[in-house]
Amino acid sequence: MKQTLIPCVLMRGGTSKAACFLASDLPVDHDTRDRVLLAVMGSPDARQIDGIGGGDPLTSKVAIVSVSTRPDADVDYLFAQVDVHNARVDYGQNCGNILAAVAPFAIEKGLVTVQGPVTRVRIFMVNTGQIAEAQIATPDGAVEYEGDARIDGVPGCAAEQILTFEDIAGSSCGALLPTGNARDNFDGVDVTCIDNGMPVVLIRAADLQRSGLESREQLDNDVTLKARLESIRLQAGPRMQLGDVQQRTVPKMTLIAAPTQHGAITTRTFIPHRCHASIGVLGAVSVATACLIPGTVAEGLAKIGNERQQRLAVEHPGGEFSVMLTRDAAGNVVKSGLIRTARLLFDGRVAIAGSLWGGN
Ligand code: NQM
Repeated sequence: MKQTLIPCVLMRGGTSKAACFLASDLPVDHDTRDRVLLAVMGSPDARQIDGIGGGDPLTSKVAIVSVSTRPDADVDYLFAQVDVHNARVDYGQNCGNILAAVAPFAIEKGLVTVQGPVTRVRIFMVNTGQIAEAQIATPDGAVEYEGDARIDGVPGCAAEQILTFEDIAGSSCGALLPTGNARDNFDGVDVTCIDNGMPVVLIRAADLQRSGLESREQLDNDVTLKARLESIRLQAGPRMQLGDVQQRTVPKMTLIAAPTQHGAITTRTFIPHRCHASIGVLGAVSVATACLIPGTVAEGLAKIGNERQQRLAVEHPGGEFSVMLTRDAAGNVVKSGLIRTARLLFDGRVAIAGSLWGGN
């Protein structure tokens, strides 16, 4: 039987990589769509050898994009996390790194027209029901990928893209502090449960007898630590209004420590079972926000200022991630902004078994 060829663009978005599809090129039926996405990535398989995933959660991602029918958005972006090890596709989280791939993809595919040297694209993030704005360089009527912006976790330089978010508090949990507290205690360990774009549980690394400066490899091999984190995660999930999170990729678990590179805080994030090579975009926004809230486990560790608008550098295993946060007069974080880069890697058609789906 012939293979089915599906139009697909492979993009790097920030420090992650995704297969980007037009919604109209994928099956309408959701179960069939999930089977197709698993086949595209080659899941389940540790190496994803029979697909285009890279055997890592950060490269086993999908963006599904369409023109938005909403007056406040240009495009709709549905993010899918394709599990590497299980036949599971998760739509229960957003991804801010892959968000950086959406505006370039939408322009490449003609969903959005170039507005001048800079194009602003309003993106409705379907997973959490919120809006982001991407500002990208489009001189000469096309996306400019080359530039001099550098982000930790990606070699070389590329064109700068500015992403801004408003009103992302409680994106998945319904409230910024979903348990109603700045601090909770599970298994005798103090934690902060927060959702400013991504549900995250912050824990002081020292409270788990770790430094928070360990490498990704060290932490991935630390079975004792991972078991403790998972026990806390399973208890925090329902308290964060996420229900039973055993099969979910949220909340993320972030170990924190005092900064060592002149930033605001040091982090090691589990997403939720593998240690992140750096930190997720919205994960970083949530962590930075926690640094500005009195009473969280970050208090006393984080180096912050008093300004209404401030830049917080979240240190991670690959360097740092800077987030600009704006607070209102009452001290609530109302806006966040950050810089990402993205690059078109491959534009073509991805092949799956014809017996799985015959195409549109
Ligand atoms: O937090 C990884 C990534 C992400 C998500 C993860 C992300 C975000 O680095 O918005 O970007 O947390 O699973 O791509």
